[in-house]
Amino acid sequence: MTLEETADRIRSMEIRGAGRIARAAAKALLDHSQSGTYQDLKSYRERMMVASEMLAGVRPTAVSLPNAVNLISKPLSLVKTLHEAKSGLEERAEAFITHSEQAVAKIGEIGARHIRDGDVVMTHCNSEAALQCILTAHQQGMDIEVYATEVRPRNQGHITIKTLSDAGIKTNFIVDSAARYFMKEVDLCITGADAITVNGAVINKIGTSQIALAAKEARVNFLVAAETYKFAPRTILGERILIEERPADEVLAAAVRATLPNVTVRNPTFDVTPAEYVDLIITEHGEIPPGMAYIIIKEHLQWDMDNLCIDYPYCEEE
Ligand code: RI2
Repeated sequence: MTLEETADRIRSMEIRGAGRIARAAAKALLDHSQSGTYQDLKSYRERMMVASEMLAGVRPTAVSLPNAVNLISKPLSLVKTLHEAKSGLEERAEAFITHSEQAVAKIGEIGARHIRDGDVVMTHCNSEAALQCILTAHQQGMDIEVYATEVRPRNQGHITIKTLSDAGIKTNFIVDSAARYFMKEVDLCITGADAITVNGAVINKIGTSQIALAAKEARVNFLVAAETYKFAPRTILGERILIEERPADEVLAAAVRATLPNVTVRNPTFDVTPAEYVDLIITEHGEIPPGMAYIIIKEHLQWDMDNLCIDYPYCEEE
């Protein structure tokens, strides 16, 4: 698959889920690097810088995407030879993919410890990190029942219920607006995250904050399963996470909209759950209260207050 094809598939959500997007970007950079012929370090850097910038902006909210691109491409500014640049980038891309897969497995192990035999778990959207917690607990012999939401308008809940059903887990499929109705039957909520800010707010699929609110009201624990590359470094500088708003067609067909001249369709893809509604964030390095998000950014995303080039997928040469 070419870089442009990967970008298109991420844009159209054929490749989706914050972790999968990040891994697809890493693979695209790896392939892009391997597929070119280069005269010198400068031409290699330029080609990879253009690719990095393009990929990093394909979906605006999932910070896993620019974080992955940064981790892979940023050190290009520090190397002195073409060989060093190319082999280093390809090693980092492969390492990112491996780390990401291992992180999901580790999160599953940690998250499963919160699930007791007989528990009823609610999840929203299709998060491989959140699902891994449920699947791991199930593999450990826990008898679990799940409430999974539909997730309008893109119906990611259908992917979730297929995974759960295939694993042999008893699953209730509910419309998004039924989450509060069923919360009284739920012991634990687990979702994923597309981005986590320095103050521990969780940006995830639209509707997540309503579920967290209902969980808080019902005194049900609300856990977030998220690899460290879902934390957003630039929120340390006061930058806000941009919430992607997708096309109206996803919600209401153009022909119907044409009959409703006074109606505007709004289609935000994500919402923000404040830290006070989140009991724990489970990362591959252990679980943290949301208030400790700064530590994750500082220790695991190579953030450095003096290094303001973190926002670019690469650093300019001196
Ligand atoms: P994992 C998804 O976004 C969902 O919001 C999901 O909770 C989140 O990414 C994290 O998913 P979308 O791509 O990385 O469906 O845990 O818009 O798989």
